[in-house]
Order: sequence, then structure tokens, then C-alpha cells
Amino acid sequence: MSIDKVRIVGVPLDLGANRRGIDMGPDALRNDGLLQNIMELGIEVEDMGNVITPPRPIDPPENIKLRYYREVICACKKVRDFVSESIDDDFLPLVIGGDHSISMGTTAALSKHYDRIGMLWIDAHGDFNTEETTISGNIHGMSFATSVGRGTKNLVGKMGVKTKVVEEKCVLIGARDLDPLEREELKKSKVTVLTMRGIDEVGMCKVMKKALKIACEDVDALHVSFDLDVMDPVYAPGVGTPVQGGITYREAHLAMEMISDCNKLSSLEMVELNPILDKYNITGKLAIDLITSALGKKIL
Ligand code: NNH
Ligand code: MN
Ligand code: MN
Ligand code: MN
Repeated sequence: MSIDKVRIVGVPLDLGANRRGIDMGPDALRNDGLLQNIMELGIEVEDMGNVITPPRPIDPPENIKLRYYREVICACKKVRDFVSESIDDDFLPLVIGGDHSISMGTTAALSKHYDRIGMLWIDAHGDFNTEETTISGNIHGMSFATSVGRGTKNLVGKMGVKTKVVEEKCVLIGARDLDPLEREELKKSKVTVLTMRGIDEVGMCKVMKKALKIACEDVDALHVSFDLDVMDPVYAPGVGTPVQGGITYREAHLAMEMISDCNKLSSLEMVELNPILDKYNITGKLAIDLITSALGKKIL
């Protein structure tokens, strides 16, 4: 199953992260040559443009445990519809963020089309908080949990689709910054967590082999959600929330190349690029390299 058609959906949303700058991510990726780079692989690429995201409200958030709830849900519903249409039209959806809350829309769309979805969540964070466990109230820290059906009705089921993302077919890769209660929830869950320590100990190749075995076997779709803050800030300074001690340029590439080799990729998200902090556009260019690797670019 080689990828021949890709449709880009941009989501200029930062309200799920409550930090300015990430809303400019999609256009930065386009300026850095995202489309051309995908076309050079011989892939047909369509750019749907950006979904319209609601403006930042003037009033302070009503619920500080779900900041900008209404606006985030509104944006995610649009993502859901764009992604769903892309799958209907036989395009692989490439969702570019924007903050990581947008995954709630993507996984809802996938759940309309597939029955058993495996997922790789590549992130310094767990994004496994719920309204009950969150410290920040930022919804981008809850999108993994929501995508596997965990949390309150305020988020779970809000996209109008029952999730088909199978918890035991999910792997969190590169984690190194978990909130206390989030950590406990992750431990109790069926998600496989492959932390930075695991990558240090056995290397990215072994970690990815294990991750892909879990997420690719006995599923009918693989979703990859790549949060750029999984990278070490040396390689990716332009992210919303940089965390020391992340993966290297080569490790990230290898991960994406191995994802491509597994021939199961059904959708890809690249999120949390912050162009304001991205000196010399190195994070944007890295993101494009990673996307093209996942879509099949080979050195030889
Ligand atoms: N765990 C924190 C929270 O829930 C941080 C989440 N930030 C992210 N996630 N960038 O990927 O607010
Ligand atoms: Mn359909
Ligand atoms: Mn994230
Ligand atoms: Mn993160």
C-alpha cells in the first residue's frame, strides 16, 4: 500500500495550548515548502487550506479545567469533517497544527471509517489528562485520553462518534514530562508507554519495532500523531512547550522511516510548531523532513 494521494488540512489553533504562536504553524510549513517536498515524492497533493478557527474570546474561560472549551470543540468538529471527507475521497489526511487538541477531531473522523485503529502518540508529554486530572486546564494535554474514550462527557463523544481507537493498540513514544495524576492513569491504562529512558537504553530501532508491532498488527488503520516537542530543543526550538532531553534528528527520522516501511499509515498529524520561536526555521524544515520520511522518502 504505497501512498499516492495526500490531502493537507491546516488548523491554526492555539487555544488548546493557551500560548500564542502555534496558530501560525500551518502557514510556516507551507512557506518552508511542504507541498513541493511531498510532490517530489510523486505523490498527488491537495491543500484544503486552513479550517477557520474561532477567535480568542475576550471573556476569561468559563471552566478553568477546560480552557476555551467551546472554541476548541468548534475547531475540532471542522477538523473531523475535513479529515472525514479526505478519507472518503481516498486521500491520506495530513493534519498540520496548531496545538495538539486537534487530534480529537482527527481520531473522530478516523473512527467513522475504520473499526480498529492503532495509534502512535509521539510526544514529550502524555496528553492523557482529563478534566479531572489536569493541572493546567489546557485541552491539548487531554487529547490522547479523549481519543481512547477516557474522561468526562464534556470531551468524550463530543465529536458525535464513538471512538474506534483501541487503547491496547496505542503507544506513547518519547515521554519525559508527565503530570502526577496523568502518570497514574497511564500506568493503569492499556497504553504502552515507551519513555525516553527506553530509547536511551535500547535505541530507537528496537523501540519502534516494538511500537509498530503493537500498533500495526490486528488493526485496520494506523494513526500517527507527532508532537514536535518530542524532539530535543537543540533540534526543534520552535515548539509550544520545549522539554530538555528529547530525541535527536536521526532518531526521529528513523522512527518515521520505520513507520513508512510498515505500510499501514492511514493518517498523520504534525503539531505544536511555534514559528515565533523557530530560529532559522529549523523546526519547520525538520517537520517537513519527518513528514516526507513517513510518506515514503528514501535515501536510497
Ligand atoms: N501535561 C501538561 C498539561 O496537561 C502539558 C501538556 N503540554 C503539551 N502536550 N505540550 O503535548 O497541561
Ligand atoms: Mn466513508
Ligand atoms: Mn502533545
Ligand atoms: Mn507535547
